[in-house]
Amino acid sequence: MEKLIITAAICGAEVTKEQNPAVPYTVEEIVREAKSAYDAGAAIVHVHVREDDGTPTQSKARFKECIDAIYKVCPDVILIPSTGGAVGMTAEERLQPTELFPEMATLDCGTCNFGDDVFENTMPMMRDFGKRMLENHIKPEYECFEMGHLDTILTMAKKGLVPGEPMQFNFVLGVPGCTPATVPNLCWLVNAIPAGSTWTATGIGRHAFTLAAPAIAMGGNVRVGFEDNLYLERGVLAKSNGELVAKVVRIAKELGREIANPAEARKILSLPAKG
Ligand code: KMH
Ligand code: ZN
Repeated sequence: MEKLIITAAICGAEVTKEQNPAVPYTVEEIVREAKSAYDAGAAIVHVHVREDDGTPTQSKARFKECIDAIYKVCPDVILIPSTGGAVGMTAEERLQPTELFPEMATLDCGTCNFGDDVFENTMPMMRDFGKRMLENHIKPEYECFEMGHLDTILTMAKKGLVPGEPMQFNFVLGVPGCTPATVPNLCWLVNAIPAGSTWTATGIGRHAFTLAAPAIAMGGNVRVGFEDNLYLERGVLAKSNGELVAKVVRIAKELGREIANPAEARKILSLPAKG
Protein backbone atom coordinates (compact mmCIF):
# COMPACT_ATOMS: atom_id res chain seq x y z
CA MET A 1 0.00 0.00 0.00
CA GLU A 2 1.21 3.52 -0.79
CA LYS A 3 1.90 5.90 2.07
CA LEU A 4 -1.09 7.91 3.31
CA ILE A 5 -1.54 11.46 2.03
CA ILE A 6 -3.29 13.69 4.54
CA THR A 7 -4.98 16.87 3.36
CA ALA A 8 -5.92 19.62 5.78
CA ALA A 9 -8.88 21.77 4.73
CA ILE A 10 -7.99 24.47 7.20
CA CYS A 11 -10.63 27.13 6.69
CA GLY A 12 -13.46 26.53 4.22
CA ALA A 13 -15.92 29.24 3.30
CA GLU A 14 -18.77 28.55 5.68
CA VAL A 15 -17.48 27.85 9.20
CA THR A 16 -17.07 30.73 11.65
CA LYS A 17 -15.21 31.76 14.78
CA GLU A 18 -18.57 31.68 16.58
CA GLN A 19 -18.60 27.92 15.96
CA ASN A 20 -14.92 27.44 16.83
CA PRO A 21 -12.66 30.38 17.79
CA ALA A 22 -9.68 28.71 16.07
CA VAL A 23 -11.24 29.05 12.58
CA PRO A 24 -8.75 31.24 10.66
CA TYR A 25 -9.71 34.44 8.82
CA THR A 26 -6.63 36.69 8.65
CA VAL A 27 -3.48 35.86 6.67
CA GLU A 28 -1.60 35.29 9.94
CA GLU A 29 -4.30 32.92 11.20
CA ILE A 30 -4.39 31.02 7.92
CA VAL A 31 -0.61 30.60 8.05
CA ARG A 32 -0.80 29.47 11.68
CA GLU A 33 -3.38 26.80 10.82
CA ALA A 34 -1.53 25.63 7.70
CA LYS A 35 1.68 25.28 9.72
CA SER A 36 -0.04 23.38 12.52
CA ALA A 37 -1.47 20.90 10.00
CA TYR A 38 1.83 20.56 8.12
CA ASP A 39 3.79 20.02 11.33
CA ALA A 40 1.31 17.32 12.36
CA GLY A 41 1.73 15.42 9.07
CA ALA A 42 -0.40 17.00 6.35
CA ALA A 43 1.28 16.94 2.93
CA ILE A 44 -1.51 18.97 1.35
CA VAL A 45 -3.36 22.08 2.48
CA HIS A 46 -6.68 22.86 0.77
CA VAL A 47 -6.91 26.64 0.75
CA HIS A 48 -9.92 28.92 1.02
CA VAL A 49 -9.38 32.55 1.97
CA ARG A 50 -11.39 35.12 3.90
CA GLU A 51 -11.43 38.84 4.46
CA ASP A 52 -10.24 39.80 7.95
CA ASP A 53 -13.88 39.88 9.13
CA GLY A 54 -14.43 36.29 7.96
CA THR A 55 -16.26 37.02 4.70
CA PRO A 56 -15.34 34.38 2.13
CA THR A 57 -13.55 35.73 -0.95
CA GLN A 58 -11.93 34.32 -4.08
CA SER A 59 -9.80 37.43 -4.59
CA LYS A 60 -6.65 36.62 -6.54
CA ALA A 61 -4.69 39.13 -4.45
CA ARG A 62 -5.84 37.59 -1.16
CA PHE A 63 -5.01 34.09 -2.42
CA LYS A 64 -1.56 35.26 -3.49
CA GLU A 65 -0.90 36.85 -0.12
CA CYS A 66 -1.96 33.70 1.76
CA ILE A 67 -0.19 31.24 -0.57
CA ASP A 68 3.09 33.21 -0.48
CA ALA A 69 2.89 33.43 3.31
CA ILE A 70 2.19 29.68 3.70
CA TYR A 71 5.13 28.77 1.45
CA LYS A 72 7.42 30.88 3.66
CA VAL A 73 6.83 28.50 6.59
CA CYS A 74 5.90 25.28 4.73
CA PRO A 75 8.11 25.54 1.62
CA ASP A 76 7.38 22.10 0.13
CA VAL A 77 3.69 21.71 1.03
CA ILE A 78 1.20 21.00 -1.78
CA LEU A 79 -1.45 23.71 -1.90
CA ILE A 80 -4.86 23.05 -3.45
CA PRO A 81 -6.73 26.36 -3.75
CA SER A 82 -10.50 26.14 -3.96
CA THR A 83 -12.39 26.98 -7.12
CA GLY A 84 -15.59 26.15 -5.23
CA GLY A 85 -15.45 29.29 -3.13
CA ALA A 86 -18.74 29.89 -1.36
CA VAL A 87 -22.29 29.13 -2.48
CA GLY A 88 -23.62 31.93 -4.72
CA MET A 89 -20.30 33.10 -6.19
CA THR A 90 -20.04 33.41 -9.98
CA ALA A 91 -17.79 31.12 -12.04
CA GLU A 92 -15.43 33.99 -12.93
CA GLU A 93 -15.13 34.95 -9.27
CA ARG A 94 -14.41 31.35 -8.31
CA LEU A 95 -11.78 30.85 -11.02
CA GLN A 96 -9.48 33.65 -9.80
CA PRO A 97 -6.94 31.45 -7.97
CA THR A 98 -6.26 29.54 -11.23
CA GLU A 99 -4.57 32.73 -12.47
CA LEU A 100 -1.82 32.05 -9.94
CA PHE A 101 -0.96 28.76 -11.72
CA PRO A 102 -1.13 26.47 -8.65
CA GLU A 103 0.04 22.88 -9.17
CA MET A 104 -3.46 21.68 -8.22
CA ALA A 105 -6.91 23.20 -7.64
CA THR A 106 -10.31 21.77 -6.81
CA LEU A 107 -12.86 21.18 -9.57
CA ASP A 108 -16.39 20.53 -8.32
CA CYS A 109 -18.18 17.83 -10.29
CA GLY A 110 -21.82 18.83 -10.30
CA THR A 111 -24.64 20.84 -8.81
CA CYS A 112 -25.93 19.64 -5.45
CA ASN A 113 -27.87 20.64 -2.38
CA PHE A 114 -25.65 22.14 0.30
CA GLY A 115 -27.65 22.33 3.50
CA ASP A 116 -30.36 24.90 2.79
CA ASP A 117 -28.51 26.16 -0.30
CA VAL A 118 -27.75 24.90 -3.79
CA PHE A 119 -24.09 24.64 -4.80
CA GLU A 120 -24.18 25.37 -8.52
CA ASN A 121 -21.83 23.59 -10.90
CA THR A 122 -23.66 23.39 -14.22
CA MET A 123 -22.21 21.59 -17.22
CA PRO A 124 -21.24 24.87 -18.96
CA MET A 125 -19.51 26.04 -15.76
CA MET A 126 -17.65 22.77 -15.45
CA ARG A 127 -16.55 22.97 -19.10
CA ASP A 128 -15.15 26.46 -18.37
CA PHE A 129 -13.35 25.21 -15.27
CA GLY A 130 -11.94 22.21 -17.18
CA LYS A 131 -10.75 24.45 -20.03
CA ARG A 132 -9.00 26.80 -17.62
CA MET A 133 -7.23 23.93 -15.85
CA LEU A 134 -6.13 22.42 -19.17
CA GLU A 135 -4.80 25.80 -20.37
CA ASN A 136 -3.03 26.59 -17.10
CA HIS A 137 -1.65 23.05 -16.62
CA ILE A 138 -3.34 22.63 -13.25
CA LYS A 139 -4.09 19.14 -11.96
CA PRO A 140 -7.65 19.12 -10.64
CA GLU A 141 -8.76 17.46 -7.48
CA TYR A 142 -12.22 16.29 -8.54
CA GLU A 143 -14.65 16.96 -5.70
CA CYS A 144 -17.57 14.52 -5.76
CA PHE A 145 -20.38 15.26 -3.30
CA GLU A 146 -22.88 12.95 -4.99
CA MET A 147 -22.60 9.52 -6.61
CA GLY A 148 -23.61 10.95 -10.03
CA HIS A 149 -20.79 13.50 -9.91
CA LEU A 150 -18.30 10.73 -10.59
CA ASP A 151 -19.97 9.58 -13.80
CA THR A 152 -20.29 13.22 -14.92
CA ILE A 153 -16.59 13.94 -14.57
CA LEU A 154 -15.46 10.61 -16.05
CA THR A 155 -17.58 11.33 -19.14
CA MET A 156 -16.09 14.83 -19.41
CA ALA A 157 -12.56 13.42 -19.06
CA LYS A 158 -13.24 10.88 -21.84
CA LYS A 159 -14.27 13.77 -24.11
CA GLY A 160 -11.10 15.72 -23.22
CA LEU A 161 -13.10 18.52 -21.59
CA VAL A 162 -11.20 18.28 -18.29
CA PRO A 163 -7.70 16.96 -17.52
CA GLY A 164 -7.61 13.15 -17.72
CA GLU A 165 -5.66 10.29 -16.20
CA PRO A 166 -4.16 9.93 -13.72
CA MET A 167 -7.08 11.59 -11.95
CA GLN A 168 -7.32 12.56 -8.27
CA PHE A 169 -10.78 12.32 -6.69
CA ASN A 170 -11.99 13.65 -3.36
CA PHE A 171 -15.17 11.93 -2.17
CA VAL A 172 -16.78 14.46 0.15
CA LEU A 173 -19.51 12.50 1.90
CA GLY A 174 -22.02 13.61 4.49
CA VAL A 175 -22.83 17.15 3.34
CA PRO A 176 -26.49 17.67 4.35
CA GLY A 177 -28.56 16.97 1.23
CA CYS A 178 -25.82 14.97 -0.53
CA THR A 179 -24.54 11.39 -0.51
CA PRO A 180 -24.22 10.07 3.08
CA ALA A 181 -20.82 9.18 4.56
CA THR A 182 -21.17 5.40 4.63
CA VAL A 183 -18.63 2.70 3.88
CA PRO A 184 -20.81 1.11 1.13
CA ASN A 185 -21.08 4.50 -0.60
CA LEU A 186 -17.32 5.01 -0.39
CA CYS A 187 -16.70 1.50 -1.77
CA TRP A 188 -19.12 2.10 -4.66
CA LEU A 189 -17.26 5.27 -5.65
CA VAL A 190 -13.78 3.77 -5.27
CA ASN A 191 -14.79 0.75 -7.38
CA ALA A 192 -15.87 3.05 -10.22
CA ILE A 193 -12.67 5.07 -10.69
CA PRO A 194 -10.18 4.25 -13.45
CA ALA A 195 -7.18 2.08 -12.58
CA GLY A 196 -4.20 4.28 -11.71
CA SER A 197 -6.35 7.02 -10.16
CA THR A 198 -5.80 8.27 -6.64
CA TRP A 199 -8.54 9.14 -4.16
CA THR A 200 -9.21 10.87 -0.88
CA ALA A 201 -12.13 10.51 1.50
CA THR A 202 -13.62 13.45 3.39
CA GLY A 203 -16.26 12.74 6.01
CA ILE A 204 -18.30 15.76 7.04
CA GLY A 205 -19.02 16.54 10.69
CA ARG A 206 -19.23 13.51 12.94
CA HIS A 207 -18.20 11.31 10.01
CA ALA A 208 -14.70 12.83 9.80
CA PHE A 209 -12.96 9.94 11.51
CA THR A 210 -15.48 7.16 10.83
CA LEU A 211 -14.79 7.68 7.11
CA ALA A 212 -11.06 8.27 7.61
CA ALA A 213 -10.48 4.86 9.20
CA PRO A 214 -11.96 2.77 6.34
CA ALA A 215 -10.23 5.01 3.77
CA ILE A 216 -6.89 4.34 5.44
CA ALA A 217 -7.56 0.59 5.50
CA MET A 218 -8.67 0.62 1.83
CA GLY A 219 -5.49 2.33 0.62
CA GLY A 220 -7.06 5.74 0.02
CA ASN A 221 -6.09 9.12 1.39
CA VAL A 222 -7.81 11.32 3.97
CA ARG A 223 -8.89 14.93 4.30
CA VAL A 224 -9.77 16.53 7.63
CA GLY A 225 -9.90 20.13 8.82
CA PHE A 226 -12.17 22.91 10.01
CA GLU A 227 -13.83 23.15 6.60
CA ASP A 228 -15.31 19.72 7.23
CA ASN A 229 -15.42 19.25 10.99
CA LEU A 230 -14.75 21.44 14.04
CA TYR A 231 -14.57 18.73 16.70
CA LEU A 232 -11.78 16.44 17.85
CA GLU A 233 -14.35 14.18 19.46
CA ARG A 234 -17.96 14.44 20.55
CA GLY A 235 -18.36 17.75 22.44
CA VAL A 236 -14.65 18.66 22.25
CA LEU A 237 -13.75 21.46 19.84
CA ALA A 238 -10.40 21.03 18.09
CA LYS A 239 -7.93 23.72 19.12
CA SER A 240 -6.21 23.63 15.73
CA ASN A 241 -6.21 21.87 12.38
CA GLY A 242 -3.03 20.21 13.60
CA GLU A 243 -5.01 18.38 16.29
CA LEU A 244 -7.34 16.92 13.63
CA VAL A 245 -4.40 15.85 11.45
CA ALA A 246 -2.62 14.33 14.46
CA LYS A 247 -5.67 12.17 15.17
CA VAL A 248 -5.56 10.80 11.60
CA VAL A 249 -1.84 10.11 12.05
CA ARG A 250 -2.61 8.12 15.23
CA ILE A 251 -5.33 6.07 13.49
CA ALA A 252 -2.99 5.39 10.56
CA LYS A 253 -0.26 4.28 12.92
CA GLU A 254 -2.61 1.82 14.60
CA LEU A 255 -3.56 0.47 11.16
CA GLY A 256 0.07 0.20 10.04
CA ARG A 257 -0.05 2.88 7.34
CA GLU A 258 2.91 5.26 7.00
CA ILE A 259 2.41 8.98 6.29
CA ALA A 260 3.57 10.56 3.02
CA ASN A 261 5.62 13.75 3.15
CA PRO A 262 4.98 16.35 0.41
CA ALA A 263 7.70 14.96 -1.91
CA GLU A 264 6.26 11.45 -1.57
CA ALA A 265 2.74 12.80 -2.07
CA ARG A 266 3.81 14.54 -5.30
CA LYS A 267 5.10 11.21 -6.62
CA ILE A 268 1.91 9.37 -5.66
CA LEU A 269 -0.19 12.10 -7.33
CA SER A 270 2.04 12.15 -10.46
CA LEU A 271 2.90 15.81 -9.88
CA PRO A 272 6.29 17.14 -10.96
CA ALA A 273 8.83 17.29 -8.11
CA LYS A 274 9.16 20.74 -6.57
CA GLY A 275 12.23 22.93 -6.96
N1 KMH B 1 -17.64 25.93 -0.02
C1 KMH B 1 -18.36 24.93 -0.75
C2 KMH B 1 -19.66 25.48 -1.26
C3 KMH B 1 -14.25 23.43 -3.12
O1 KMH B 1 -13.45 23.90 -2.33
O2 KMH B 1 -13.99 23.23 -4.30
C4 KMH B 1 -17.59 24.40 -1.88
C5 KMH B 1 -16.23 23.90 -1.62
C6 KMH B 1 -15.65 23.06 -2.68
O3 KMH B 1 -15.61 24.15 -0.61
ZN1 ZN C 1 -13.24 23.63 -0.17
